[in-house]
Amino acid sequence: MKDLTPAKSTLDPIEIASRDEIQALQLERMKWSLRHAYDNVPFYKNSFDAAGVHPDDLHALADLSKFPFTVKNDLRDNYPFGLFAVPREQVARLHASSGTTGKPTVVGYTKNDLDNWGSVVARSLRAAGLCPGDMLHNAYGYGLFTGGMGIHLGSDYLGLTTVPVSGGMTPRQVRLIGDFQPKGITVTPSYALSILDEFAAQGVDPRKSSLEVGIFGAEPWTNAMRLEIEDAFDMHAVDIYGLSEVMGPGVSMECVESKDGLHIWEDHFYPEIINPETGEPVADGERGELVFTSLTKEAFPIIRYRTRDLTRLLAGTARSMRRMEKVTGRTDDMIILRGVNIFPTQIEEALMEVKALAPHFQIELSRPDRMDQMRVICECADAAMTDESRTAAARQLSAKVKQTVGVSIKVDVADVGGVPRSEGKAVRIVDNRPKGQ
Ligand code: DLL
Repeated sequence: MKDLTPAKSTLDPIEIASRDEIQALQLERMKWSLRHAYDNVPFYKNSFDAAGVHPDDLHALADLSKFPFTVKNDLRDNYPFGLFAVPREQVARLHASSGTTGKPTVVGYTKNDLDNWGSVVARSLRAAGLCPGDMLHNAYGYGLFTGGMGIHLGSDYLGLTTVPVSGGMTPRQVRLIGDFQPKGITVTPSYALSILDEFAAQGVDPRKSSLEVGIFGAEPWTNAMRLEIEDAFDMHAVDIYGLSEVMGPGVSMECVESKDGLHIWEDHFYPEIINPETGEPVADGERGELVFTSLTKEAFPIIRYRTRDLTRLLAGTARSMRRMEKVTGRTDDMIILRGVNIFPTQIEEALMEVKALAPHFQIELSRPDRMDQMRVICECADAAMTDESRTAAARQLSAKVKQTVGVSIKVDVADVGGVPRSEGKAVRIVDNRPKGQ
């Protein structure tokens, strides 16, 4: 793999500013953001008033903890535009969640917001080793989802040649990579695996492709998966994080030279980690739920938004801004099986160690005889695998899960192609347990 470390002279000065400078900017912007939300969004006025706090009570960054949280349901309750802080006519762009579970959540951006979003995504793409003039194959979905258009914005901002291919039509993805010779690819890690399969189906060696870096996010993925993808494509694999409520992709980004967690672009997004049970902030280095406050957003300011993503904050390394550890789970995706907490990434990690199995998997939960059961459906790496070796691989996986997580699970090894493929975010859990018990 080539060294893709960006030259220091190409970074935004704030990326390598002193902590004092960063904190001074954060305080100034946080005061503005709280005031902007309070003055222009009735929801924030009511929630601050109910908590007995006022934007003038913020004198230091730590005072933020006096302010109330915002949660996903607050967005749903104010559907569609109730949390906007500018007249609708000044909103240049809307994005929304799919709304598969209830009302969708809608977010908006002014022209300035789009400019800031473009700048943080550009920073992220540069941190991945891309330079003006490089070509980017953008396979995140375009549409209401922020992935495709958010990356596109940053790609334009940085001056890349953007290929807006979006997700799906996998044979064409492989063909275009061969024909256009992009240097980077932006895609969910699970869809990258589908693309990898398609390389094999077309008899094309992915290690010989032009790709030098993959920028993966929008869903959890493990360091074990990183190694697998880096080896399969002979390219760097780096992590990009974000969420629509806070902006979209480009809230934080891993640097290609360090690959040690994601630098949060703290001049726009202020992070906190809280204990998810008590809501109390915890110190840097301790694990908990990630909470964000936007510092510059005009159309959709968001104050102390509970992301439900679990991670911890670490000091800066390649940049001065603090890092967040790779997100390995969301509180929503946590499976409690006979009293043991499990995240799908723990299954992924164990699966990566069983070489006879492909990296695709799905978890099915059921409740036969009133006992929760977890079945992992995975598939053989090789179509010619015998029944005996399948049984052995299944045993190996369940033993690894028992050893690392401490629960007994059932494993079924399907034929090649037996696990549903993702074209965006993978559906990892199918919950067939009876509801409401
Ligand atoms: O997934 C934004 C995005 C697009 C990020 C493309 C990166 C690349 P949402 O659809 O609102 O936005 O989903 C946000 O996805 O709260 C996390 O649970 C999860 N997520 C996003 N990035 C990562 C990541 C986009 N790198 C939700 N690692 C977040 C783990 C991630 N989980």
